[in-house]
Amino acid sequence: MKKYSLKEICSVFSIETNIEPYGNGHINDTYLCETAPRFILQRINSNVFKNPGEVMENIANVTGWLGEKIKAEGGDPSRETLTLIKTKDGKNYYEADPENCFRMYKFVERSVSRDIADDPIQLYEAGRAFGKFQRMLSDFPADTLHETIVDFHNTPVRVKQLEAAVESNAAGRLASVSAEVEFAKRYSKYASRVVDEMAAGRVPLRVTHNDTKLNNVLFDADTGEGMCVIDLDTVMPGSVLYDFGDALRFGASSGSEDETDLDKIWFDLEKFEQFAKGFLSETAACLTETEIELLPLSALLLTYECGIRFLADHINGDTYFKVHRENHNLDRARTQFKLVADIEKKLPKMADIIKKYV
Ligand code: ADP
Ligand code: GN1
Ligand code: MG
Repeated sequence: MKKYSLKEICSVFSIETNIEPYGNGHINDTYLCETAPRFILQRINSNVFKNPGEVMENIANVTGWLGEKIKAEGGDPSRETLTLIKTKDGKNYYEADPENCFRMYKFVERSVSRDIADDPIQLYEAGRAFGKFQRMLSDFPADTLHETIVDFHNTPVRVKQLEAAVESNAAGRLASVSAEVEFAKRYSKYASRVVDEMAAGRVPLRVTHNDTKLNNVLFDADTGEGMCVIDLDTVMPGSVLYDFGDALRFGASSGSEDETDLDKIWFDLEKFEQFAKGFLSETAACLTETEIELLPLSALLLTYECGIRFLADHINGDTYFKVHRENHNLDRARTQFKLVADIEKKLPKMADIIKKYV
């Protein structure tokens, strides 16, 4: 990557400041501008997002739409959705060169970002926030959205990508991950369930977030409410099952995504129940019978999918997700697979919980 002075990049947005790396995202480079008020500067990952202009057009349209809806419901758009800061020449982002595109947001003050929930009520709040996001975008013109990553949650395609990684063994790591590859093969029987139901028309295409990690919702520091859904790069037409399942993969785990002691990892049914309660309080009325039936399985499926993405990236030599230590992606894959096996056992209980809230 060509190096730029971040101070100079900030001045393109009329902000004069020193800045520090910020947050725990796996994809973009995020920095905090210590001005008053504060701002977030992000370098968009051009390896992941091949067309930053399309990503930014989606974000501008979606945040504009959400801002109007939030206002109409009596909320505060400057805290409940992201606010883009324009460059000096009125653009939504700055392209230093095609590989170095930067955007600036208002920093949402008095908010908390969490990598793990320390109280199940936080899952209720996250569920409500992601459910509200889904509801507010339910009449957004989906055909105006760009597909920023093609086949992002197409699990059978993700299985094929893992098979290709195994086939080429680019980093020479295959021999050490045979147990994980075997696990991935065994559970691939679930992979096509949601795409098949979508093809059959029983699961509709909706505008979805597609990356509903707990740390992609900001909580109000004063009230604890789930307040602002962030990380909007992957807002695209998708299935509500992607948002529900992916949130539980991360939020309902007993431990961190990269925990190395697998005895500390299980799927927490209380966290599951709280998230489902919050999410369904906003969305239950408009879900189809098949969507409701598949809610429990979506947690298994999205956890499996993320696990095989981590595993493929480990085999490929860590070219996609940011890693901070040796075997980081492998550790992440292992927690996901531990969760998959546990969720499989808990599916009947999860179905009973869902019945309470629809
Ligand atoms: P990534 O795609 O790399 O995950 P995110 O957009 O999620 O990047 O940003 C990384 C982290 O930075 C978030 O998890 C959150 O903690 C923090 N963050 C991002 N945008 C804001 C904002 N506008 N206000 C406050 N915190 C933010
Ligand atoms: C990435 O950007 P971040 O850290 O919120 C990834 C998600 C994965 C997640 C796993 C664009 O999310 O799909 O589920 O890591 N985002 C992209 O933690 O690939
Ligand atoms: Mg993020």
